[in-house]
Amino acid sequence: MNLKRSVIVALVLTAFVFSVSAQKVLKLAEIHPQGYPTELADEEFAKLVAKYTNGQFKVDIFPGGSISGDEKVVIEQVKINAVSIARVSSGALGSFNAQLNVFSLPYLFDSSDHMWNFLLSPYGQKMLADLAPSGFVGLCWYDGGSRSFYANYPLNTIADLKGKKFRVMPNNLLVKMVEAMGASAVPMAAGQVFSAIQTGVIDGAENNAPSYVMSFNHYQVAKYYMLDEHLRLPEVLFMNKGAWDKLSKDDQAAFRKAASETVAFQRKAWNDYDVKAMAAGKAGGSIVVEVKDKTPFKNAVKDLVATEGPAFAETLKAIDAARIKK
Ligand code: BDP
Repeated sequence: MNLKRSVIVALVLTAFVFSVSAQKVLKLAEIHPQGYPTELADEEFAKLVAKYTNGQFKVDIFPGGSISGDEKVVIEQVKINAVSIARVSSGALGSFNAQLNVFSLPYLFDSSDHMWNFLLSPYGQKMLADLAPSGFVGLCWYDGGSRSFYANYPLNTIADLKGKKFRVMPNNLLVKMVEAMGASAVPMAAGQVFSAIQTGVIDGAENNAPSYVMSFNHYQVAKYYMLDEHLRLPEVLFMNKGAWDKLSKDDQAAFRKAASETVAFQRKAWNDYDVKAMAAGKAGGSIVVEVKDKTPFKNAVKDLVATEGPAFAETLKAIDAARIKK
């Protein structure tokens, strides 16, 4: 190799090493496995962040609860920036940001359309910004469908919940909700639920079909699924505020653009996967009971909603205004 050529090779190599070392890597925690709609959205987000920052940022996804099967732990990790980004349930994040607890009020939304009409409204978007005092920056909402009870014994009506033990996410409002419905609530990390049902520590839990069937295999130990749809908890993609503040204005805009473009993508993936999960559950032996009249469930939580609601008065007004007129 002549001198000129070796100088060029050395320069190219140096430039390569610099560009690689200049790339910033951010960890993203996700409890669901690869292929779950929120995980697919995380991947899309990572792809778009790389694209809109010209490869300056790499988002490294840790799916399947590989950071922790306990979202409380994950959120604590984001708080200290050991992990910069996570996708969690607003039910879990509500313990860190009281305003988010509004979503833990049962029968809050009439439908998925009502929820999205609210989440995409200026008020819904402001709630993401309002995570700042908790040390977080909300990037976007995702769909988490609706949650229903399942157990290892037949469930047909609300009376069947009486005296039994159901797991909830660690959140006081969710504990009160289950108790208002007549059961005992056992707060527990998602990662522990399968064996807790299997060993009889609890009788059941509550979740959407994709989590119940595809992520956690709970249908294998709790085959009775009663579609009372008591909660519609949005999922949240959020980031450590310190890490966010270190980004340039252009990079912040790039992250925001990337996040907002994943929303429609995730909602579509959700709708397809929800149907697939329900079919897979039934094929795997799950006994799914439709609840034609949800009035007994709504009546059971009426006092709870009346007591807890006033703390969210302003948000509830905005949620009411987002109702889809029939
Ligand atoms: C699922 C949420 C996930 C929660 C889980 C739970 O997607 O973020 O960790 O419920 O119940 O629906 O803990």
